[in-house]
Amino acid sequence: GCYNSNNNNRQRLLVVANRLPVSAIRKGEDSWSLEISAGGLVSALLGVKEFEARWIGWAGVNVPDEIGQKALTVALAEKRCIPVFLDEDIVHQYYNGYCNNILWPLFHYLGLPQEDRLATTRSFQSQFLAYEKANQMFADVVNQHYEEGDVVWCHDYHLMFLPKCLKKYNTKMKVGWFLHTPFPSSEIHRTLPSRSELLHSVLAADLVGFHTYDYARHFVSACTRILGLEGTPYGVEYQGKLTRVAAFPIGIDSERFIRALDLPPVQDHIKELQERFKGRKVMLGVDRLDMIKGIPQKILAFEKFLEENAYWRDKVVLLQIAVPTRTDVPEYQKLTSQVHEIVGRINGRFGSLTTVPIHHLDRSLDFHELCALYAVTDVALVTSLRDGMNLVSYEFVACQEKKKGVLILSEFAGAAQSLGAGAILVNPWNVTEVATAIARALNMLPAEREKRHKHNFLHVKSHTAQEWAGTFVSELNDTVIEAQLRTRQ
Ligand code: ADQ
Repeated sequence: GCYNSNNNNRQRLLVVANRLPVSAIRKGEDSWSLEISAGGLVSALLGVKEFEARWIGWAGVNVPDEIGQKALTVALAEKRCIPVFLDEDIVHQYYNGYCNNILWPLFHYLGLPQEDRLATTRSFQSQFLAYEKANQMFADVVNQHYEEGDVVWCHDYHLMFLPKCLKKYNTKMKVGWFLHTPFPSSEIHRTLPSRSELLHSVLAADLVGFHTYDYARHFVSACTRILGLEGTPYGVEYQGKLTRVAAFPIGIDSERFIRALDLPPVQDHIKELQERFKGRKVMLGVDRLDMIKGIPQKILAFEKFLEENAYWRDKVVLLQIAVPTRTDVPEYQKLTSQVHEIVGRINGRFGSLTTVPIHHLDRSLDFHELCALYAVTDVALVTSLRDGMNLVSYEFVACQEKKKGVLILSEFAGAAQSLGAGAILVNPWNVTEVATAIARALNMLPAEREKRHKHNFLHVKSHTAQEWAGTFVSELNDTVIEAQLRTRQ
């Protein structure tokens, strides 16, 4: 329904992200089957009723032939999606290489790759060129579909080059850019060989958004210290205009989670889980399997807790659900085996013939299973080493109106700034501190749990994804109108 609205009077919003919100499976030479992924961004933008959204991005598949490309373009058009076709080599160099092996770890304070400096320097150059080239391909597609009055919203670290490419085509285009990861301290950003090019390009946008004030401040510092520009509380002065820089903390579609809890399949899952873990407290971790999520650190802290609290050994279970991602990247393969090894060791050490303390799943859960798990959990453990925001913590809170469980949250997740007063904040690198927090959470009295939950629940309910998207888009719209007024005067 919402994808097919025919209201032509609304202003159009072109949402540009690396991945389209659909997965495409080829059924024949000219036929495709499409499945919409109900990610956070999709529901966020469905809530923005004043604009009619179009999506531009990569469909996640290699389509080398023209017949296939044409058929996919037609199929996607029905979902208001427009594909950017990237060949395998570009995907390897741009997506696996520059985006996921260089920018992602750097922005999460894990530094630049160091194995073989010479080899990395050489491949760094070619990966950067592929990154520029891919961004230019996105710009070409945006430009082909752009109509006067459209608003263009670029997403994430994959597309830092896009604002500049777009403004080269058309200086009047309204362009916003939002980063879903942290923006690191300028001293970290400074180590990136292409540090200046990326900053210049982002500054070409009219509005630059981050999850927190800290990230926005780091970005402005990078522009003043590395580029020598003038920073103000509102943004950065760039080429005779002000590029607005601000914080727009994302949220979730909380009603979707709250409503789901009453659905029969979710209720069935809840009953099954309660039966399965009767007599034990349930602790939960839900993460993409990624270095930044601090999964090994979390499991080691749980081990320390079991070591020091013999009483709890047969009375608590940790469910760690970790969806594998970026499985082509060797570092991620290493992480998978590392996690398996630690889990195996701890289960061997503290398990019995009938039970184990850790259930670790290498897969994603469907929405109903996920809601049920959140609802039966006593303590959620979010131990990211760095995380732009972390929506798992929001989703857990949304599903806890009955149970009023405890959230243990890394102080290095953006969410610490919004849910900090209700959660137990921890430094995930400090295994002893996390172990102590687990004990405290399991022993917390109902009155304190209720008070903490209430604080977080109010926040999650009132700071939704829809509100986030609406605020960004309307501010983007106003920013540009203001700039046009100024040039007309
Ligand atoms: P992510 O790093 O993917 O997002 P997060 O914000 O927690 O992290 O969102 C993950 C989403 O995937 C959640 O909606 C969660 O329910 C789902 N998910 C994770 N593991 C799952 C599993 N095993 N099964 C099913 N679903 C699972 C990036 C940034 C974050 C930022 C978001 C949004 O890294 O910091 O909050 O973008 O801007």
